Amino acid sequence: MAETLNTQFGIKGQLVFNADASGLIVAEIDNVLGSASLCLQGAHLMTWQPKSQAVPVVWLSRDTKPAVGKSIRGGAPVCWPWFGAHATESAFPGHGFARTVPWRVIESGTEPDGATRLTLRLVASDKTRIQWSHECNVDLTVIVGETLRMEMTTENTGSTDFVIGEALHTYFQIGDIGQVRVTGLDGCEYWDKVGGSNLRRQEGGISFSGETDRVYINTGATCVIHDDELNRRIHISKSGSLSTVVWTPWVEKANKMGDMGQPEGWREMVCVESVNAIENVVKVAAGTTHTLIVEYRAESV
Ligand code: TA6
Repeated sequence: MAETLNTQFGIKGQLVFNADASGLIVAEIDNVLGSASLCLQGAHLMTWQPKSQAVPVVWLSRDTKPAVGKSIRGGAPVCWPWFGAHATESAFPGHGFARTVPWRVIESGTEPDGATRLTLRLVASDKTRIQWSHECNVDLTVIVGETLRMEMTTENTGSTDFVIGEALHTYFQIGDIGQVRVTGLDGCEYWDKVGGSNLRRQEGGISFSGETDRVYINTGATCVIHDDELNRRIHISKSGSLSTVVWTPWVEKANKMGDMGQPEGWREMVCVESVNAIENVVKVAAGTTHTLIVEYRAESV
């Protein structure tokens, strides 16, 4: 499988496909601008480090062990075709099935600036159709360079409209959760998911002193992670997304999850997720497409 992919889509000195210990196929990207790794299962970008940064920008748990059918802790999980718990089926997986099923490579190439482009398509199956019967294509294009761009496109190829929830649920590497602030959401309403679900309004920047799980709604804003320990800012811009989720599990939830990396891996990550959820779920009319785009840039200060 890896050999065939290398023949068809490999790019000498830039993009190679390997099978990992569990048999999953991982695309390894390394070009003059940056490096990344992406597991074909779930089209799951696991790591990204621009050449200008001494520390990765996307966080991956030291404890994560990619396995068939299992979600990976960290990176940029693809949440689709719903975000969070399924509206009616409690047995369906949280954040949808897209991140734990096979995707296939449909295109690769090199951008004019030397960045590496890779496009994957979700492989529908009897299993996925039980949870989602609509005819559609879901593609993820990843462009790895000095910036990281990801474009998730849902094409409704059927004859009836459908509604999706979705996210690029990205974990960002930081020095310490107590030393970061997230700006860009001042004045936005959000659903505070800690201790229930309460609608509140953000005042100023976001700093962290406990479990934080917020779904900001009706916002297309660019967010910035200000990291005073790593002396850098991470700019998170997006289009086609009207919700932003900001999440840290903090110590108790992290210990319960058990895969956040010991001793305190949870202190080295924060999620700023580009989402369409709750009031912002998206109706994709028959015969149309919807695209969610993110672009990440790290700036040393
Ligand atoms: O996006 C935040 C969140 O919904 C949290 O509530 C937490 O559940 C997190 O996602 C991780 O979810 P996962 O299914 O990947 O363990």
